[in-house]
Amino acid sequence: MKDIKIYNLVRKEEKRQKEGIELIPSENYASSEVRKVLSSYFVNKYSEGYPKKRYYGGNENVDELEILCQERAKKLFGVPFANVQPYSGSPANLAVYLATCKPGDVVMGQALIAGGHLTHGHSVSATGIFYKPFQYSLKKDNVYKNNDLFDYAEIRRLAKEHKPKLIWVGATAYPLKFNYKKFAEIADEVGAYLAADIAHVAGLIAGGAHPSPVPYVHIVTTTTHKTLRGPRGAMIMVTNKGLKKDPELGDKVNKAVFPGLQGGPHDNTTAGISVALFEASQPSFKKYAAQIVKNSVVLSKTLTDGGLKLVGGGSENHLLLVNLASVLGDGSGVFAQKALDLVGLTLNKNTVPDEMSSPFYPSGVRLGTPASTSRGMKEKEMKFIGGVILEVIDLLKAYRLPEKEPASAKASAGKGRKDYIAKFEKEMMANKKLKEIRLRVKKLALRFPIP
Ligand code: DSN
Repeated sequence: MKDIKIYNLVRKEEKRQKEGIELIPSENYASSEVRKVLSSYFVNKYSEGYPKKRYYGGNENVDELEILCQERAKKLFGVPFANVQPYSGSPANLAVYLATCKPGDVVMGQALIAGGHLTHGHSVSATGIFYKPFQYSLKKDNVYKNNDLFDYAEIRRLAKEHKPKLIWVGATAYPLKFNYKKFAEIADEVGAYLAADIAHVAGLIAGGAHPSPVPYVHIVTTTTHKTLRGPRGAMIMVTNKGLKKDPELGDKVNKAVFPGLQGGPHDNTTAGISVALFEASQPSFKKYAAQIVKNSVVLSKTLTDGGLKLVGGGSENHLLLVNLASVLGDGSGVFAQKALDLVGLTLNKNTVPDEMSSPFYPSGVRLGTPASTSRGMKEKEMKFIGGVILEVIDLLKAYRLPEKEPASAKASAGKGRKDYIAKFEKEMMANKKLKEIRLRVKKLALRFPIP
């Protein structure tokens, strides 16, 4: 018996992915081998505990699988300890708090609005509710020049004043390389654990296209589905420096993941992660990682040559952060996201370091090259994609986000931001030029099959 409704949705999603070009920098295409093992018989098994220490029987194959996965992670990233059970990045990060802090302890991380992550201490996240965060931002001056955007003097001042137990380094919207050594100097000065969240750049690190934090930090967390190109999952690794600071850190991480936070691991995901780690250790993955960066650089240049302002002056990794305020006004990310979606280019609106609007209506867009590079796209295609983005943005110049919402619902009829955006969407859907661009994007996308 076939569940037609779900089957049709799967087919529609397949068509969307094939006919469009994915530019969200945290997305990618897992290989068909990864997807195959995800639906293997491992999906049926319960295996609470760790290899050789399970609560249920019948785990001899799961044990072998999980040990293999741990070994592959350890070898690829050069660490002595890996836990491969976290369900995804947020639980992995929460497990790090559980392993290193007590509720109420002071922690530090990059603010979400400055490109960090919710789990680095945002007030709506469990990490900001159960711990006491002091967050750092990026520099606000000269952010469109290619330089290091962290204000280390300010981070050091905060650390010395508040004495955090745990400091996070890592971001979801930062286009440059990280100087992990400088963060380590600060963490070491105040005796804090330093955890690198490498979710975005894990594949670049594995492929040698981005520096590794391993010599400098105590703990590394990563999702496995971004540049690493595996299934949706996560890992927590402890470095030699981490074990030197606390020889029981690995055990503490294990206990935090299970039974601290989770029940049975998703063994089919462990199988998928194992395959992804195998793939990431092949010479072809080095080429892939290098090409991601080359593509990012060419895409950045195309956009800056076309008059757009890029945070960091461009990109040194897989990601670009564009400030649209000078061309479309403050809060205009939503226009670009929606119009580009209509032509088959998927990206997301995002705040920029010198944001003049709000996280709900940010002035920038975030995009990147991991997924398109997985399809085999290179510099030539990046120039095409950049050209399309410029063409679409040019069509949006007549639109401006209304200043602010009218005070009452009655007064807002037809005048509020939501109404304005709904009208904008309607006009975009009817726009003949966008329809013509959509055909060009689709033609290119179909030349580069997805795995
Ligand atoms: N949602 C991820 C991203 O898009 O960067 C972070 O968790």
